[in-house]
Amino acid sequence: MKISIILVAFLMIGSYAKSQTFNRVSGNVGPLLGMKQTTGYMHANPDTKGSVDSFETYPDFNITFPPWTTFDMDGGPTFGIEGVSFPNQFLPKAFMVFNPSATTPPMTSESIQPHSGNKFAACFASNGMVNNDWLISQQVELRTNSSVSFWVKSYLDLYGLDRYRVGISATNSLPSNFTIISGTNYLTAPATGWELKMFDLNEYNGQSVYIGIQCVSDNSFLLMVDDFEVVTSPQTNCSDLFISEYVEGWFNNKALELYNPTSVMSTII
Ligand SMILES: [Ca+2]
Ligand SMILES: [Ca+2]
Repeated sequence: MKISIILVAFLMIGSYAKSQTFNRVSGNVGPLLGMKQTTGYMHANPDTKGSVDSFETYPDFNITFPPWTTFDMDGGPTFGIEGVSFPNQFLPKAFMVFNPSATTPPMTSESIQPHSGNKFAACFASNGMVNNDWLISQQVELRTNSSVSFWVKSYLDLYGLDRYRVGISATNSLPSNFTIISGTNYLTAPATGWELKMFDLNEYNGQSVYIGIQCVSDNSFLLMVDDFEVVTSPQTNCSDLFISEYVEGWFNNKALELYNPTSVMSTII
């Protein structure tokens, strides 16, 4: 009797361990949707300083999350994660807001943890074709000392490292208008840990631009992006209080940012 109990316990541990291996897996997604654009809106005035988007404020597993714009240019179904379920798994998509602590079961392995908080932007590999997926920022006015930085990681290297490029557009957020600034060859995201990437944007000072991360993975698994930040110098040619940022998010997540360039205290009633 004692031996049987031990055996059952061993089998349970084995089953749990199997659910944590997290191979990729295909799923049934129905008819393909082709190229898909999602877009959003953020603020009336461009940032006056750098602000980090850590993807914490967007709903779990959404594949639309304004103010980001995403383009699924390959339109292919995506791989999912074996033994794990979450909304929008397998669907054709570009990027999604991924929260490993909210999957069923929760994913606790170190390799899937966000760089910050509970969430990151995720691009799952297309099943049967090369990814062509864009994650595009809101429009940002660049002044001086401008740069963009973000953290990247491949979930695993089981199927090869994930690949990406970085682009900038001074016209609109359509992928065809982006100029690649990350070099001739694609970059690869390491699986061993998060990597900080930074790109000089000073060539675009004086312009309002969009920054895009293009996932060009080939039959891999999952590209992870977190803590995206555009930095540029504060606006200096004004002398009065102004609304520097207006944020309209989901539900009651709305905010105004007032910037006071003077040395005088302001009272807001
Ligand atoms: Ca795609
Ligand atoms: Ca985060």
